[in-house]
Amino acid sequence: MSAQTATLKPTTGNNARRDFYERIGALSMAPLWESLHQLVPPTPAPKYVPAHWSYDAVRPFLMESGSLITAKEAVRRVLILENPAMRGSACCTPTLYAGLQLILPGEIAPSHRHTQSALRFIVEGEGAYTAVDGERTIMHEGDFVITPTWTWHDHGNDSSQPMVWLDGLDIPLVAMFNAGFAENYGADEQPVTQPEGYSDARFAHGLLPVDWKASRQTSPIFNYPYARTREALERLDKDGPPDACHGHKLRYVNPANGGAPIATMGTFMQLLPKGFASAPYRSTDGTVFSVVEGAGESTIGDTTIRWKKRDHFVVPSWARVTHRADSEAVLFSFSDRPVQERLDLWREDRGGK
Ligand code: GTQ
Repeated sequence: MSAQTATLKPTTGNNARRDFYERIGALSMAPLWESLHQLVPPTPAPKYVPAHWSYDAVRPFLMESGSLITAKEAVRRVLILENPAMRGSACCTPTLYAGLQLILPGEIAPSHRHTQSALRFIVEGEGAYTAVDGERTIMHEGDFVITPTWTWHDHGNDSSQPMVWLDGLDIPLVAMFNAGFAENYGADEQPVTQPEGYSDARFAHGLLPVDWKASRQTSPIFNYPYARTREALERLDKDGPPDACHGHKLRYVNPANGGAPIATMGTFMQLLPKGFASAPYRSTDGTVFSVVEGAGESTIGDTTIRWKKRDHFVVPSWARVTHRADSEAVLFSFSDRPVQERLDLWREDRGGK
């Protein structure tokens, strides 16, 4: 320590500072220098942790919830996947909500709308529907369905089996902006005004209606069916070697602008060939995964989790991750990457250890 610094240091030390903090505290002020390093960390220091929800463990509770409350009474019968380090917050990551929604045969989850955007990723079952702005889509395992911001939506199950899907919403992000609005439709179901497959025909074939103009950032495609996603991944696997970090990884796209189908949430699907072991990877978008096919394990920082079909897990921001596939595996994932990219914040690191 130089002589000059020593003379600048207050002789009364910590007591004088604490007393000073108390006096400025009365004016709702605080000293920056006590928290500067935390506020502007050299690298991301997330306050949430890797976590894993095995479907074998979760499913009995989901089904039990089905006998505790109806979809109608619950409005949305969902078990929230809460980050263990953020209990009570309904957050899976600080910006993303995730939950598993159950809808039993014959049930209706009543119509409402809100400024929060939702994605549905179908985990189990066939044949239930979601209706958005007058159009219904029948859902199958592995389908990715969007519910854009401020659109009326209700869900129903006319099939003979329970249906479970992953709900991904930007609830924490919207809460941070204090931009949440919501209202009920006033009837359980909105009227169906379009035939099934209406948006698929117009927007999901590499074509757009000639005079159509996008009025919002959200994709005009309603349902991205797994059959087509799987076909693309299979073809990629035939055509060449996988990416060292990602395997064969695709991002879902809004065909009208090249961006993410939902402005606030990026969605991805990747195939890991049997025996594939990925190179270490990290990025600033904390990511929620849903295992569509296969089994394997992922090491996230110091935590290793073993996963299989229908399991869910979360990888925090900037945590180094490696995946290993015991059998050919397919992983769906979502994150806040499009928001970070828009804000020039997103970073990745494909480096080694
Ligand atoms: O389907 O509208 O998991 O509003 C949480 C909030 C689902 C929905 C959730 C919601 C919904």
